[in-house]
Amino acid sequence: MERTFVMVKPDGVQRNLVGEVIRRFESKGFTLVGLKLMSVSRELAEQHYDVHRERPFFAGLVEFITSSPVVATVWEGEGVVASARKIIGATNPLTAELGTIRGDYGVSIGRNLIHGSDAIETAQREISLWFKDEELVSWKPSLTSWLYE
Ligand code: DAT
Ligand code: MG
Repeated sequence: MERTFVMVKPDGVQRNLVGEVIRRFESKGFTLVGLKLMSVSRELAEQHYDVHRERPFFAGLVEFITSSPVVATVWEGEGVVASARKIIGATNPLTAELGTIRGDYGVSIGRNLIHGSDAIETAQREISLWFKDEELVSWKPSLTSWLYE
């Protein structure tokens, strides 16, 4: 079953939106298989955002993500990678559609509340970067037959 990595960034944690984020993914029908509140080391932040290393916002991004705790999660379900990106919304919260997390709760690109993996391969990379195998729990919710044919 497909999995994706979703992180509530420091602004989302500080603004008490952890519950709201989890609620949206749970209500959609995805299964939580990993969850932890953590401080992010500079090394992890730089690895996570390695693809943006040459961008002008990289230093600020690493500074931001290491400034205060984040909540790291892994979600499972059919098509969860692309669906999570839709639930999260466009990168800039100001132009993100209403009804998305960023569109409903954010106003600036450098404080866009939440991260979600952008592709299946990225998700695999990010899950193994943020979680040890033993921190992920495989389980079958009893609701499954009411979510999938
Ligand atoms: P996303 O998080 O939607 O996948 P991304 O991978 O292009 O977006 O960028 C990673 C993060 O970097 C993004 O969530 C916020 C920050 N960022 C991106 N573009 C930015 C910009 N032009 N100015 C400031 N921060 C930016
Ligand atoms: Mg990205």
